[in-house]
Amino acid sequence: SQSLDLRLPTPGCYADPVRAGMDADAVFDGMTEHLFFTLGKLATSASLRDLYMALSFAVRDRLMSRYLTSQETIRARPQKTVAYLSAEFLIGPQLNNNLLNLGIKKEAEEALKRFGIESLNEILEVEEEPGLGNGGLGRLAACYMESLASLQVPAVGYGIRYEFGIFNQLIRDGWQVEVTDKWLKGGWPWELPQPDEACLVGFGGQTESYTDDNGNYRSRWIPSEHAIGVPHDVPVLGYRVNSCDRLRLWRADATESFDFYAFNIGDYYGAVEEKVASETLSKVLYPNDGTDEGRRLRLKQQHFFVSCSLQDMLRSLEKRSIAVEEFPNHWTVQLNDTHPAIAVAELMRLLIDQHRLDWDKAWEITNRSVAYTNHTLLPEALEKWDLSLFKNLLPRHLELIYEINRRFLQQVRLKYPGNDLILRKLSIIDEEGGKAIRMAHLATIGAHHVNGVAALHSDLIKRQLLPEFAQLWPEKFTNVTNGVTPRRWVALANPELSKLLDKEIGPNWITNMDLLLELEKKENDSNFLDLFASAKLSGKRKLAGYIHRQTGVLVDPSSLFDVQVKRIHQYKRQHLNALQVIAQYLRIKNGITKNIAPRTVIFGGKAAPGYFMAKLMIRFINGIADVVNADPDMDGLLRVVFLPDYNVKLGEQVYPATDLSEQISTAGKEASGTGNMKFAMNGALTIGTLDGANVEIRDRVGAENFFLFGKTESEIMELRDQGYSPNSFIAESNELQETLKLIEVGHFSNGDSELFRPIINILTGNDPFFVMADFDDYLRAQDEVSKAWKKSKKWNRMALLNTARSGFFSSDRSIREYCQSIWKVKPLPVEISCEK
Ligand code: GP0
Repeated sequence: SQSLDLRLPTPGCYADPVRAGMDADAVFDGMTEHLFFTLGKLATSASLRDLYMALSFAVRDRLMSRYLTSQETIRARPQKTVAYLSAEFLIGPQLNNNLLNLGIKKEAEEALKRFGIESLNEILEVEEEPGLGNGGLGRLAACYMESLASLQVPAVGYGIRYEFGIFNQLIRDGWQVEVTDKWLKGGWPWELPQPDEACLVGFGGQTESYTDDNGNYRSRWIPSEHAIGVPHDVPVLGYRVNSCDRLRLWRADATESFDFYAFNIGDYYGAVEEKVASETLSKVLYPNDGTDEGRRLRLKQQHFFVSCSLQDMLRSLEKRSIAVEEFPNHWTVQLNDTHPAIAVAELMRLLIDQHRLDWDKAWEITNRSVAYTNHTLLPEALEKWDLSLFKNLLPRHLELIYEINRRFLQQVRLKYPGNDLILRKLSIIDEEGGKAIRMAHLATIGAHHVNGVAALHSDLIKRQLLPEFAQLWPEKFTNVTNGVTPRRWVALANPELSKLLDKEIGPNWITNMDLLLELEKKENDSNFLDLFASAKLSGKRKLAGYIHRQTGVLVDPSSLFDVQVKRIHQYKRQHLNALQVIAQYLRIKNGITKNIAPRTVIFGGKAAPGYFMAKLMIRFINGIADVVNADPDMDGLLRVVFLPDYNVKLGEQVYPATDLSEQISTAGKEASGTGNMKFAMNGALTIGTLDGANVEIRDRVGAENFFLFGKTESEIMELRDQGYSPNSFIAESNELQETLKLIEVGHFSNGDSELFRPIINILTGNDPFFVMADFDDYLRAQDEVSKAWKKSKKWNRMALLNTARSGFFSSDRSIREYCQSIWKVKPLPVEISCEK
């Protein structure tokens, strides 16, 4: 439908066609200018990093007219805009993605040649990614922003500009060491600070009641502290469209007035302390994935970015003289988990205290605007705030939450008269032990929709997590299965496969992944299967080189690349995988090699710094790797690699190079998974449990193209209720006994029989993740994998069918579902023309 050649200069009304032209000459000139004027460098002495910066600025110039025209279009033709609120946006490297979406990769390569750079990769390698997220949840937010822009939906992502993102991981003597992530050092070329649009946020202090001019009883909040939020905007360009959305990240600054005040009373150090305290607000991302620490500073961060964001939305209406009552027609606010759930109370506060609306009107606006996505059932991840901490930091919000709760519980009483148990279960205030605010309840009560992130997960929300809420409001609960963007995760990460797909079915698969179904026709075409396999082999060669450079381990690209990359967590069960590796090692040692397929088992992922068991799991994997890789008996049969510092950039190398994707969480624990989708798209087969989106992946790609094992969610529940005893499973399996024995005698810890004792203890004791119960079936499924690997044509066919049938897992599909069933938003195509 796009007749316009987007690689031609599209200056719009804002840009100079010479400066923002899209051909190689213009890109070269742009780089030259930026080297000289922006970076203060001569082309003759430019480093790789200088060239990266210069190219990035030149590319940024070239998306600016799309960005500004998009923002102007939204302003001039007001229609509903998505506000995606997320404490994390794991956006990954920007340069390559913007080159791809603009369509000027070739031109950039050509321009680089004139600086003596033969490969774009040399430049891409120096880019530092902003690690503003922990894992799946933050990466999902980034995929969703990219799909929103590509689908031409007006959207703003709102979050925090952490000065330090997720730590960098080093491995020292097999242990994880955390190093601060200084992603901003030397400047980050993709952000546009907007100090004129700063917002003021209060904390602490107390509330006072007063009677207003109309004789109404009101409450007023007098905060004891303030912080200023300065927006730092990142353009999010859609794929080959004019739409360019905005990611608005807030940086915390100290307020000047406070400094002045302290100056006047002569308390210079007090003033500096205040400044330091408020700047600490956006200093660092909490590195916990799936656990709630209940820290005061974390609640401060949440309120800080939510308040700035809601003020920004309300201000956008004021600027255009739109009545505040119209808010739900102009903004649809999506809460990415409960981290931004304070939005329910903050929007009520802004509407009631600042805009003077009455309760019912304010509540209607809030409820019509806000929707909530739940990402986990794990109790340790469900956010709860200690009541006294909450009151101390947000006293006015607490009053409002009490009133929201009072009115809500009235409704519950009507439906369940005299049922006190249900009142206690549903209340926002948890009265067991120390009193606490349950953020999931606040979000559920305030939202018009609550969704889970995969079919099974959404079902479990209704049956296990919030059953009484689901009975009260059945129509509120829904599912949107997660997705991932095919631009980054196929087109950009896997150039070899992309070339093959372009040649076979044309380039439209990038925006319409259902077209991949045409590949089914090729399932018996040996020639095509060979081409498909050689694209994979080329990815594996690149990864093998990287592994060698990073870890010194030589791996064979023709071996089966068996990969588990994700945060390290007991519920994700990297230890189950590790035990399987030991079992294979033992078989080889015992000369039972007939059914063994040569494998390279690759692990990657960070552990939360305070999560002892996860850090020990990393040490455990490295202990196994040391023994296996040093044993000549393993040559040609088994290699084990722990890839340090797994992040988006490394993921782009890993997905295209994988044959087998490990998705082995305990059934019912992984809400969705999104890595599983990236692997399937890139033609990896999955070995997995019936958990999260694995269920839907298996349904789509076909049970015969998926290695299923393990207990189902209901079988796990049954086991738990009967009283799970790992020893009954161990007793039945010789291989398992020998495997455990070898660990206990210190075989993987230089004879130290204590080092891995905590792992043995949890597996054989009160293991909430049922590793022993699934071990035998897992080993059986791994044997199926080895058998299948040996019939390479059959394997390649299965891999092809995974790619062919993975279209459903595009985030374009997820975003369309959100738009239609939750947000009620339509695309707003952006036109660029020069007529004034
Ligand atoms: C869920 F609760 N997720 C959390 C959390 O704190 N962090 C996080 O990354 C993940 C889920 O575990 C998931 O299943 C899911 O796909 C992802 O959120 C996005 O919905 C991980 O794969």
